[in-house]
Amino acid sequence: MAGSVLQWAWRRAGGRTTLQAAIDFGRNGAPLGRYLGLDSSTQSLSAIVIDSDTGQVVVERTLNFGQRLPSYRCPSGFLPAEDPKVKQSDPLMWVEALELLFGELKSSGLDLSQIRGISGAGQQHGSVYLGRSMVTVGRWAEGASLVDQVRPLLSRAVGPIWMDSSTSQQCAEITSAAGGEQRVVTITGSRAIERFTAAQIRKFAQTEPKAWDATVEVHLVSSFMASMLVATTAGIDLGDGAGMNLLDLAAGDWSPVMVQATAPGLERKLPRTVPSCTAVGPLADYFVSRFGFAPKTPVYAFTGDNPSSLVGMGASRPGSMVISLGTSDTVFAAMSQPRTDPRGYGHVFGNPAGGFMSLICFSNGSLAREEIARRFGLSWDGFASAILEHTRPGNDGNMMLPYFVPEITPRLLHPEPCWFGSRDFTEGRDAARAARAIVEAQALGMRLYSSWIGEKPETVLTTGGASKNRGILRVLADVLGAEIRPLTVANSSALGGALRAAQATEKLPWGDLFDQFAATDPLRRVSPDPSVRGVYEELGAQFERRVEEMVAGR
Ligand code: ADP
Ligand code: XUL
Repeated sequence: MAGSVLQWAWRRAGGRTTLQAAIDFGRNGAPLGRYLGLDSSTQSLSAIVIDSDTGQVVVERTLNFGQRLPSYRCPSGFLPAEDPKVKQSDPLMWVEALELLFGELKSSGLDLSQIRGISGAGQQHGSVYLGRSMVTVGRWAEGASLVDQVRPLLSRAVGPIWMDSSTSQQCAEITSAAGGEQRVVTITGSRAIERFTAAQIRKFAQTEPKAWDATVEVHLVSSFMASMLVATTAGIDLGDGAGMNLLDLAAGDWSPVMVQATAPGLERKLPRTVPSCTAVGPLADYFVSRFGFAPKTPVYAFTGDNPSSLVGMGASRPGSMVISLGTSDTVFAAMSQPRTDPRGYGHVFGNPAGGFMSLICFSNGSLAREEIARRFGLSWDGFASAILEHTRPGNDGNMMLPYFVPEITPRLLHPEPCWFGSRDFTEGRDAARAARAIVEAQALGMRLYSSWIGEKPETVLTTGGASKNRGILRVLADVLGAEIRPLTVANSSALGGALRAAQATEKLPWGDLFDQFAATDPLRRVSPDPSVRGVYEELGAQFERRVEEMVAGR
């Protein structure tokens, strides 16, 4: 105890807390710096509680939607639909998950009254439509569940999520109304993209005009979840707002050109934009009495899962690149100067720690790796040893184009995996080479489609479910020619929420927080093998040629 008090006093000696705080701490011995970070992702809701005094992650917990809330019929986080391009989810499922998870945290013995600040993140681009502004809610009634109180607020029972690719027509219309692709890229940092919110809003306004008229407020998943916590309208942060094709990046506010090009009346339905560190309100009393949080716990603006991960990985300053291996794979990095992708696949989002970040999203991430594991009956351990023990870099000339579901980067609406090489491989009898082939192709895609960022990273930080897999990390290191450092905490997005809450509450320097929490595991680092560089130069050229042929429809 004495040691931790000393450590605490030393850390606080920078003058960032008052003598009174020290006296209070000595008086009751209660931890002062506990923060909660949430992440409402595609398949699950996660929570992390950190203690900024001890540098410990106190609790990390995940609630899987498909397993825990089967009545919403979203086994993988979205509703089955006839059209494979349509991907929608039920916002009430996320709300119910929030209550369930808080209940679990409380019953695990965690004293939620010690939490000093809350922030979080949501899967990007997905939207929620309300027929009543959250501003008019003000407080949640104590006697009813949150879901029962939110249901009547919705003007649309379901909302599109980032996996939806059904809005090509709306993208073309928005681009033309806004004055062409270059103008859209210059204003918003991305060309009009199917999964981005503008195209999804336009489709809703066109196909359900009455429901659109009845909509008074449009939220992102991030601002919707924050609004639930504060029982009023939480603004849309600049990090996640940049993934809507509606934000003027330079102005940090909605672009009148883009808003007008998207849907009638939209200007009245968008919440205000807010910087990521903004306090959006005190926690609603409902959560105080139900779960024992302290009254008026501050809630800070939620952001997108990727911008939040940038902070959670300690990568919010340029120099490192992050690869997140989740349902989708994403590659992102803080940008020293704003740039845009000439191919039109990459994006520019707000960096919650200030400035901008680049992001490239591949929808054939874990979904495609799972497909190979399933087809060949490989466990994840088997998948890793296929790569590490039974095959070698370059895969003896066997290569795959790994597109099992519609791909975002490159844009492939009608995907089809292609196999090149020996007969055993192309005819699906070579499990080991199939495992290596998919990961090599994914890594080559990451290298090719991130080259526009123009800064070769010295280090690559990894996170997400598949970052546990050493075979995958080995291929990434060799193809990218960089050291791979997996983060010790599994959910960097939720961690980013907790770090943002700590930074906003205590004004702690980011560097201190990163040193404490964004640690990588030295035992799991993977260094590149310089002797295989040439192999991947050659394979990279072949991959680029074949993939471009596929995109061109040849
Ligand atoms: P999300 O945040 O998008 O919901 P996660 O980051 O939790 O996703 O990652 C989940 C995915 O990680 C699973 O769908 C699974 O395919 C993959 N995964 C989990 N463990 C391993 C492993 N050991 N090797 C490879 N992939 C794994
Ligand atoms: C990023 C993207 C995905 C989602 C996943 O543009 O669409 O990474 O944020 O949650």
